[in-house]
Amino acid sequence: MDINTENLKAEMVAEINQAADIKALEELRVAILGKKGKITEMMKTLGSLPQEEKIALGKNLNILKTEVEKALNAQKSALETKELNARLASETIDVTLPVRPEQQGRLHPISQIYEEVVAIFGQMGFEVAEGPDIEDQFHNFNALNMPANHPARQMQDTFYIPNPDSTDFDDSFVVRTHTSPVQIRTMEKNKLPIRVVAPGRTYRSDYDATHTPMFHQIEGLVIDTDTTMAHLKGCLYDFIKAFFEVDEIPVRYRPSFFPFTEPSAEMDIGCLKTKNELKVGAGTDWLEVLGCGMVHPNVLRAGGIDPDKYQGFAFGLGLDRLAMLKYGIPDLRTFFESDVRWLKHYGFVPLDMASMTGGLSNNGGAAR
Ligand code: 2U9
Repeated sequence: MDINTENLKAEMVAEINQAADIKALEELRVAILGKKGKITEMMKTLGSLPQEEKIALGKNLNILKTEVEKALNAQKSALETKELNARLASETIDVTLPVRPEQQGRLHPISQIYEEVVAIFGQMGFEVAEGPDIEDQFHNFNALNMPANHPARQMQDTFYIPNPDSTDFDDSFVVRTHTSPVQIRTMEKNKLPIRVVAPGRTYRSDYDATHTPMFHQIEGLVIDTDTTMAHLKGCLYDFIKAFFEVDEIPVRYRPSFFPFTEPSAEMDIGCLKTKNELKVGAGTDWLEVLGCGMVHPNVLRAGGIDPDKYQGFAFGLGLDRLAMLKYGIPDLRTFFESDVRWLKHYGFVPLDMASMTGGLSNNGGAAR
C-alpha cells in the first residue's frame, strides 16, 4: 500500500487551519480521528500488511495522528480566543454614558416622607439622633415616666424579647414601641442644650387598615433653660406649613395626656373632608396630625437633667400616617406588601432628594 503520510499531514493541517469556527473544527476532528475517521480507517488496514510495511506505516500513522492532534488543539485555542474577543467587543459597556432615561427604581413613600421631614427639621437646626430597635425596659418605659404596672404600659401592645441572662420579666427586652428611648439616650450623654429629632422604626402588636406591627415615627426634643410651650407651637406651625407646602394653615391644640409630657396636647390642622377626598389647609373639618407637650420633670430627672434648671418640649408623629395624608394612599397595609406596581404608582424618583431649597416633593411620585 502506498500512503504518503507527509502529504496527508500537509493536507489535513491546512484544512484544520482553515476551520472557521469551533463547530467546523469538531466536524473535522471527527472526520479524521473519529471512529470512522480517515486516520482510524487507515489504522484498521495495518493488520493485513506484511510485517515490515506494517511497522513503517504504523509508525508514520502514529506521527501523523500526533501532528494532527497538535494542529487541532492549536486551532481550537486560536478559535476560542477569537470568539472570546468578538464577544468582549460586542458586550462592551461605556460606563461614561449618561443614566438611561427609562430608569425603573422608585423611592418608597415612607423614605420620601422621612427625607422631607428630616429636611425641614434639619433646616430648623435639629440634629438627627438614632438608637437601637431592641431596647431595655428602662429606656423604653421607666425613664419615660411609665414604671412597671403603670397603666400606660398596657396601653401599648408590646413585643417582648426574653433576656438570656435573666428569668425576671422586668429584665426582658422590647422592640421599641416608640422612638422616645433615643431621646433618653441623648439626654444621658449630658450635653445641653438639646435639639434633636429621632426618626425610625417602631413596633407594636397591632394589625388593621390603620395599624401595622412595624411603623415609623419621628419624635423631637428641645431642652434649654427657657424653652416654653410658645416655642413648641411656633416650631410645629412652621413645620406643618413646610410639610404641606402651604403659606398658611389653620391649626388648633387640644389638651391630651401622655405619661412623658405635662401639659400634653394634640395638634389638629384644618381640612375639608368630602366623600372621596381630603383637602388639607382649608375648610371646616379638623384632622389630628401629632402629639406634643412639655417634657415631664420625672423624664428630665431620669435622663440626668435637673428640672429646676432646664425645661423643654417634645413631639411625636407617625410617618406612615403622614405619607398616607400627603400622598392620598388609602390603606397602610399596602406600604409593606412589596408590590412593584404599587411602588411604581406611589414611588418617587430617587435622585431628586427632598430639600428645603430644591423643593420637598416637586419630583413627581404620588403627588403628580
Ligand atoms: C422624651 C420626652 C418626651 C414624645 C411625644 C407624642 C407626644 C405623641 C404619637 C404621635 C403619633 C405617637 O406615632 S404616634 O402614634 N406621639 O403623641 N410623642 S410627645 O415625647 C417625648 C419623647 C421623649 C425624652
